Amino acid sequence: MMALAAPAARADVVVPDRSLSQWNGEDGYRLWLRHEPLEGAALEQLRAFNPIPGTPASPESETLGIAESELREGLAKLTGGSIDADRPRGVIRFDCGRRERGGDGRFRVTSGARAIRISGPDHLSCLYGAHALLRELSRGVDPATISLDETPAMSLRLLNHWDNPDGHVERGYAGRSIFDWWRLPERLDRRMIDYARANASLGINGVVVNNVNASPLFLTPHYLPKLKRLADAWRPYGIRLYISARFSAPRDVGGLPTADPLDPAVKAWWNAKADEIYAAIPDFGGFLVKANSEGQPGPQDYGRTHADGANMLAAALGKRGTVIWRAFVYKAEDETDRVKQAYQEFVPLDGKFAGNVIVQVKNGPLDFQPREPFHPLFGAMPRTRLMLEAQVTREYLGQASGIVYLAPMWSEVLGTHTGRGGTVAQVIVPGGIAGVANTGSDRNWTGGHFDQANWYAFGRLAWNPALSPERIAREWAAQTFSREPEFLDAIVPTMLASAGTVEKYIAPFGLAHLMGTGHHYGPAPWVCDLARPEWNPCYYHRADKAGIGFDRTAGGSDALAQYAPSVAARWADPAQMDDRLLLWFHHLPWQHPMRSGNTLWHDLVARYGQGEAEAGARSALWARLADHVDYRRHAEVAADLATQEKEARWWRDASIAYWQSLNGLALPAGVRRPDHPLDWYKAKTFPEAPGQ
Ligand code: GCV
Repeated sequence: MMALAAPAARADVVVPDRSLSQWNGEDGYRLWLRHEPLEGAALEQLRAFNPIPGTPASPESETLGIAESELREGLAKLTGGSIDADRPRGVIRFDCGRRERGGDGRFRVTSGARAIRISGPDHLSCLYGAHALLRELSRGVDPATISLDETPAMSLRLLNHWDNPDGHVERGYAGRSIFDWWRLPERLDRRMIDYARANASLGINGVVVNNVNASPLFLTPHYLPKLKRLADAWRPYGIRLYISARFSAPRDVGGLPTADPLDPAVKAWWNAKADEIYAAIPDFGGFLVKANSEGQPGPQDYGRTHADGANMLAAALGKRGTVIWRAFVYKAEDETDRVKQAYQEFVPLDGKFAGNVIVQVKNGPLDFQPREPFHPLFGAMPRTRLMLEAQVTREYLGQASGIVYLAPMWSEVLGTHTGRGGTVAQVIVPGGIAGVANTGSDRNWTGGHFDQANWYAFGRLAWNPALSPERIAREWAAQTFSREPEFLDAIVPTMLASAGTVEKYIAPFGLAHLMGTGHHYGPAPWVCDLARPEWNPCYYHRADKAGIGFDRTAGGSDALAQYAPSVAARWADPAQMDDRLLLWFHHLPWQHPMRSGNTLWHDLVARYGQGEAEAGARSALWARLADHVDYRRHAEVAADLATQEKEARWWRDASIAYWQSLNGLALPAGVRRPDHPLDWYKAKTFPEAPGQ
């Protein structure tokens, strides 16, 4: 095992000053599917087993063929090509029925002395089983002891792309879109297959290819051959294609004067559109819809309800597909606390949605902030299928800088008891889970190398929400970087703590929505003059000379009342509650006494400082891991961590300078003053920021 090297010199982490061959080595494209050769006991065990994929000799379907070649190539890589064809073999047998797809993906992998059997109801089970077997072997599990019996927790496990037809990705931090609509259908980029492989390795089974702020182009005949080409390419990997549908499409591209969902001509237009799509793509997944939200058209434009709109589309799809209707709605004209509005609009519609409609709800009631309570709709619509929407791309969590591993945050939400009908994970079983994708045209797919871990973790938790973030991080890091225990023992705890670090310097004590306007990059808590009140950071922090925080108790907006009483009780008393949500639910004086014995002001300043210190420590730790990681990826991560370090300092300093401008309080003794006066932070602009 390699010893930990001394910290690299600062310049060394940023500048690619090595030879071209070192730079041209591992670049992250292969994701977690590298299957680097095993070493030591794990290699010996695999060699002793000498596994050869046994059947089928000639694949009975494309899916089985893919499963077989994944396994053959994966084993060859894991053994460094050292399987001995002349020795007795450990046969790996596929036993997955006659159907190619149609089941839920469940699989079993069982091993005896000289054989491993991968079984399940259809060929997709064998593909999932093959990936699971490779994952286990990659972790160093002895092939003779492997025993897996897995069924996905929910049937829909989707990625949502916010990609536009022109290649721009809304909230994308990894380059341009991976979808090349210009060259499709003639040219199918190899990336489209590698993307499907990666998703299949996790069990992701559906992809919405375009932004929820949807262009109606996707519903025109011009786009159908492009969509068909993708759907055909992904089908053998078990991935169904969905599109975001613009509600006003009958008017925008259909030549009708209205998009009223109760208008017979509008219904006929959608019926014909669905038939046209299914004629080309028989397993088309369905429509995702953002309606009457942030300026998007919807049924309320015609005095109709969300249920009227969703059910009209659901009737057009019939049994063939699903309408996924987003609950992310709020209005500038509504005087109520923004976080209450979705609940108020949707709960009265419980039981009114058709069976093939799913209501998709963000994890929290605001908008993917570093810290939010779970969305009160979970558990509050027992007669409606609900789906959870998580954001894999890090719009509000530092975008693509540094290391921010989101599994602990998602796992916490999934495991939270709603107080009405089980945990969030249980409530969404009839619906499913969707993640806003973080992929782009960058060679490493996700901008930051560690952002691959978020794609991976999303897929693994979608398959099994009970998996621990620790186990997922270990699996991912071992497959993606290095299996060396010294590396894993250092990087896994770092990953686990990383979302907490960002929370400390961006959203301490449950402060939210304090970012810059438009690009959402960096701090701007001073913004108070945007036309829509609920777009202003001031709306959320409510800070003044006396105190800070949003009172959501009965004395304030009473958003607490939207939760089950058992849950609300946990957050009602500032003295008892989890302080990570303190200022989300309470407006408190700066001198409020905290459990620590200090004042709120003192602890707030300290928390920013902890965030900054943790970000700095992460850079130093990564420098010490240089010997465990290939050159290029190490250098790129080091540079991203250096950026994160700067951002942590900037968030801390700008925030503290602003709070001081309101409260006039001195910093606690010994605490570093912000580097610059407040106006310096206010003057910063980011015209080139991505993702806007
Ligand atoms: C796709 C936030 C984001 C928007 C996004 C929206 C949504 O407001 O900033 O970019 O739009 O959420 O989820 O619809």
